[in-house]
Amino acid sequence: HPHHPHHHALLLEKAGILNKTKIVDNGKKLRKNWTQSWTVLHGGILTFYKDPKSNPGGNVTKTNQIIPEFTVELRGAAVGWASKDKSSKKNVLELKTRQGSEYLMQYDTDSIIHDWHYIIQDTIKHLYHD
Ligand code: I3S
Repeated sequence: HPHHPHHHALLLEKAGILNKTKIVDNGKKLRKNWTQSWTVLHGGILTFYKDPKSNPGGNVTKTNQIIPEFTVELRGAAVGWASKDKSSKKNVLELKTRQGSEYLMQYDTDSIIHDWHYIIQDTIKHLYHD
């Protein structure tokens, strides 16, 4: 039930590697920069963690592996397959936030990107009724 105190405990969780790029920040178009991210869905928040290899010093330490690059609130967001003009890559998802930011998420393996599509869509649906 939506008003149950432990409702958020029912929100789905998932983690894995995805390719992602932020293309719009609060309505402002950004230059695409595809990078791989450890991606975590937890409590209605999607977090893209920085690729530890992107550390300019090249030293992979425990601390720089856990720095979030983007944190995306899924409440009020919309997810769907990106149109062909958004990217030449296959299996590209487009995620638009309520705040007017947009992300592309991509993975060559169909099952992996389909699982993310389903779980993000389901999470958004549950948050909407909250
Ligand atoms: O939408 P765009 O500008 O065709 O996106 C491509 C560029 O970001 C490109 O980098 P440069 O701006 O340095 O050329 C990337 O290498 C491509 O991957 C981007 O296009 P795709 O179709 O892969 O999303």
